[in-house]
Amino acid sequence: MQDQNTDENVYGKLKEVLQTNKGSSMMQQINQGHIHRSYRFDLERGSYFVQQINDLVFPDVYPLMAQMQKVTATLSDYYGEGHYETLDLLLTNDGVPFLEWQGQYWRIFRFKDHLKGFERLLSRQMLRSAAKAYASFVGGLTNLDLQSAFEPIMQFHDISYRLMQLQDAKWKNPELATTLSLEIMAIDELIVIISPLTVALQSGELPVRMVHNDTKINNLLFDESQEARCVVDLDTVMPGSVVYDVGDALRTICSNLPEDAPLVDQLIIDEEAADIFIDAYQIEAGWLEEGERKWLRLSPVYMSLIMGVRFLTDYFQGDVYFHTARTGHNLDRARNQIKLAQLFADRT
Ligand code: GN1
Ligand code: MG
Repeated sequence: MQDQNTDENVYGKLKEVLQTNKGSSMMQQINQGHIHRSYRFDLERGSYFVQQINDLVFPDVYPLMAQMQKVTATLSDYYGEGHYETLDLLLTNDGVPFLEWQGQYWRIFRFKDHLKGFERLLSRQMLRSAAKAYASFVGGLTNLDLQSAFEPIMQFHDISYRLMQLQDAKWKNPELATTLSLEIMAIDELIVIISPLTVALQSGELPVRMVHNDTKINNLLFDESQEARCVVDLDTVMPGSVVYDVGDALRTICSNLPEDAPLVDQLIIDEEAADIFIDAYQIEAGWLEEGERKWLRLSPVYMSLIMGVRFLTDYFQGDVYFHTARTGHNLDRARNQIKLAQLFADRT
């Protein structure tokens, strides 16, 4: 098992910093992710990646973090001293994998200065390496008990549930729904295209596995020779389908623009990259069943659509979920992801 990471009492240091209100000078904010607040915390004994957990999105912090501890311990055993590594989640002196301080929740990981994340892949070699790393992540979690697994966000990638949320938001704001009728029509068309996959997912014919659920390309860290070494951002690891992981990876890997780029007419997808990723993933994941393999090509349509729906719903609701940096940010994201789903659909 991984070492218990209790020895350093970095949580104690963090508490001191928070108590004396020195957070802004001692910790450097990292603009990354749409959910938590993340910081780099440099101490003499080492550097740490500190996050304030967004407990509106993840209200059940204890089971969330207990599961993360289990996932990292399992992966650490599975990877051994080999090619891959996992996050080093620190524990408090009481053995708890987070700190509760004045109603806020904080967690600390060792900072991986030897590895680096990318917003875009620079080579086909990185692409294959990314596919293998994500496949071997799921492979490493095969023995976790699914019955007792915690679902931090219920029905996270259930398209029917996400559409219900959008429907509800539309009812509450019919005027905006009229203004956005083009987007809504595009969503309706895409629902038809993915419906065979939706049926397969809902009928239970696809194996349920512990999957990552947020396999954007920037959730992988690479070493100096551009080999993928570590999968990060483990909040949404829960039972689901590999379709979610492959689809989510492809939606960021194959697009020429970031997910919030407003100029959607300039979006193009790299179809060859999708083929290479799917091939490499399947080779690494020898355990995949035929029933899963056959949906991998459609998976990025499903995942881009679900993101389009989620961003649009948040726009309707006044940007309550995803952090935004400008007015209309969620609408830009929604349009981008809807267009991306259409481009992927055209190639199926
Ligand atoms: C959110 O926080 P971040 O950026 O890692 C979201 C994912 C989305 C992603 C889109 C818990 O992840 O589902 O794919 O934004 N995470 C949650 O960029 O909702
Ligand atoms: Mg995430």
